[in-house]
Amino acid sequence: MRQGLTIVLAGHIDHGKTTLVRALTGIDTDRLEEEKRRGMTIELGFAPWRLPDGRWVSFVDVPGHERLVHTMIAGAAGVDAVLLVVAADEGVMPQTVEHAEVCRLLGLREGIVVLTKVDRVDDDWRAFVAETVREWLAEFGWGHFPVLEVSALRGDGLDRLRQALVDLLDRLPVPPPVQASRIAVDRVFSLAGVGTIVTGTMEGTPFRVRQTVTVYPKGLTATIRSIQVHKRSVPEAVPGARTALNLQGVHHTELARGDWVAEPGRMTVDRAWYAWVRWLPEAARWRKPGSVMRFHFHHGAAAHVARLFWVGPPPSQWPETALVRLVFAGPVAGNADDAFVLRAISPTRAVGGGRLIEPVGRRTRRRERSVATAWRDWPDLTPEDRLERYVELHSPAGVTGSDLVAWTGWTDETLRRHLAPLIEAGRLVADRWPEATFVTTAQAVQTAWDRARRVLAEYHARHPLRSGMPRETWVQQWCPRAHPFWNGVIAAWVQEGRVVQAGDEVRLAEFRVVLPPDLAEAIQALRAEIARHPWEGLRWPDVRERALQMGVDPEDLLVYLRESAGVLALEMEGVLHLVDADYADQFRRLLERLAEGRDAVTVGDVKQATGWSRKWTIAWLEFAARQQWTHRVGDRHYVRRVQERGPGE
Ligand SMILES: Nc1nc2c(ncn2[C@@H]2O[C@H](COP(=O)(O)OP(=O)(O)OP(=O)(O)O)[C@@H](O)[C@H]2O)c(=O)[nH]1
Ligand SMILES: [Mg+2]
Repeated sequence: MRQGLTIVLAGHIDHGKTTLVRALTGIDTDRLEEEKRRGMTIELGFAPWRLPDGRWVSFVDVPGHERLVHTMIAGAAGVDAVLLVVAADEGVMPQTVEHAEVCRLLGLREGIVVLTKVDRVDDDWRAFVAETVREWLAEFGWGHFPVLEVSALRGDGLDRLRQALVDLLDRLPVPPPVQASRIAVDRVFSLAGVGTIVTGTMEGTPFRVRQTVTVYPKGLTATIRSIQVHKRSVPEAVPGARTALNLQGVHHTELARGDWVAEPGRMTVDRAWYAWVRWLPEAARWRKPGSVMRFHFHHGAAAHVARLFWVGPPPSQWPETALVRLVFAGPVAGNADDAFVLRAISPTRAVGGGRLIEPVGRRTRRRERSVATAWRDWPDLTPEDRLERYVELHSPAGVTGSDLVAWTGWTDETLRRHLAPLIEAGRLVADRWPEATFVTTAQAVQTAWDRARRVLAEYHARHPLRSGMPRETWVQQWCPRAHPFWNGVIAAWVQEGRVVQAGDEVRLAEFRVVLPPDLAEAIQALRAEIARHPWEGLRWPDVRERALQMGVDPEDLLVYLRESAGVLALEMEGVLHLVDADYADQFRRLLERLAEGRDAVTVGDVKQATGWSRKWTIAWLEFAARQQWTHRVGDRHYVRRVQERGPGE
């Protein structure tokens, strides 16, 4: 059962909203001196009514003045239902209709209609007005709202109204804990000795005392020091209730009506949003689709000026619904599916409203085309549809779990619940389920594999002598985004035996270095030639020339000769010489022999034993030192015995 209900008043100026709230709660919501003097509501007013069983109905009183509709819209943010007040002596008037339209655009589907001031009219007139109001409601789509006749002054019908409110309270479902916590801030002030206070209607899962929050769109961080619901301090806010938060860490001048206080990371900020709009007939009456389109945009308690652009080709006449891009002068914070109202700038009049879809981010023509296809039927899409399409739109790069909750405003639990069927069905892929810190489409992983395989196959074809491709180079050529997720994908490919990883090289599992017979012959001949020049081998520039003649990459040939054909490269005066590895062993044994009976050998000793030139002797000794067969001090080369050498040498 619901603990309470927050209901926004609506109706034309002077129709008796404030008087009705006072009659029901004893609270005069017109507190300002100016309101008293002018006898009209200017600012939002709040008044709870407590039921004997502890439940409550919280009224948000709003101004009816046609110039103050923006304030009325702010009051409607996050409420559960509407209490539409129509004075029996005047009937349905312009702001009766406009307020009702605003509420309908904001997605309110429940409410009560009060025909008030019945003491001012005779029975015939009353019956006539009641009838017209019912007809209008039916046409408007609110035919299911009860219509009650009341005199707030005399008290007629108030008990039946109270009963209707209790019935509504009984009937409305408890809002499921789908969204994370947020409040559209409608008032900010400072209390001496207490500090910054913000008020608004609690949306989503309730805030708790000591919780850290973010003020959007500014991105300020604050801590909730205390919470009041209907003037009582509580450790935890109440879903749907009018709430006052005492915030620590922000000065009251840093906040304003229109800001949001939300769980950190649960909202997205951008200067432009894609949105779905339903237009009121008013829009078509005085607009041409090609004209410059600027509107007042009302969202939560915020109001911005928005420039509006069609997504896709401009319609030839004003459409009933449309996918649009709203561009603002500053950052706007929101979540997917947030309701908003558009009002014409002059004359100011509600002309449409709809739902935010996603921030525009970096706009490209290609992306906007995909957006147009994905979001055309936004209101008809299930949360799963939306999630899948969003991930598709942002793949192959993929999205992080944080992106998803910032976009939707969902709790982690809600995100997992909507992701689960998509992952089970193999349409989306997430890392480390159920944390799901990264999500992309199964298609993106498949495409990545197709590309990764092609990149390797091409590398193998180009470098038949190389046993594998450097992993980093490979990854750079197919991976859509540097994210640990892709390391997991590669590990899975290795495990499934699609690719083999050896050191920092990868190869396709089926790939082997198999030389074509003519190349094998040519390399064989080269080896034989190297072996014929035991100590000096072949000069690299000459071998390079030969590689080019054979049609192979010289670097590849060098790697191949070293890794697979027992050939060493020895540097002399800056030129490499390819030498048969067998002779290196012989040289090591020669060194060991020369060192017998003394601790070190010199260039002269080796020169004498081999008959080589000085330069050549030095080249071999340097090679021996690099192999750590010797340890050189000055011109003395200390020879390390085989068993003295450390592991891995
Ligand atoms: N006779 C009679 N007068 C009423 C009744 N309810 C309100 N009034 C009078 O109507 C006038 C306007 O009432 P408000 O309650 O201020 O109207 P409102 O809808 O709050 O007006 P705004 O806030 O300016 O939109 C006041 O003079 C009230 O005394 C009623 O039931 N009977
Ligand atoms: Mg009023």
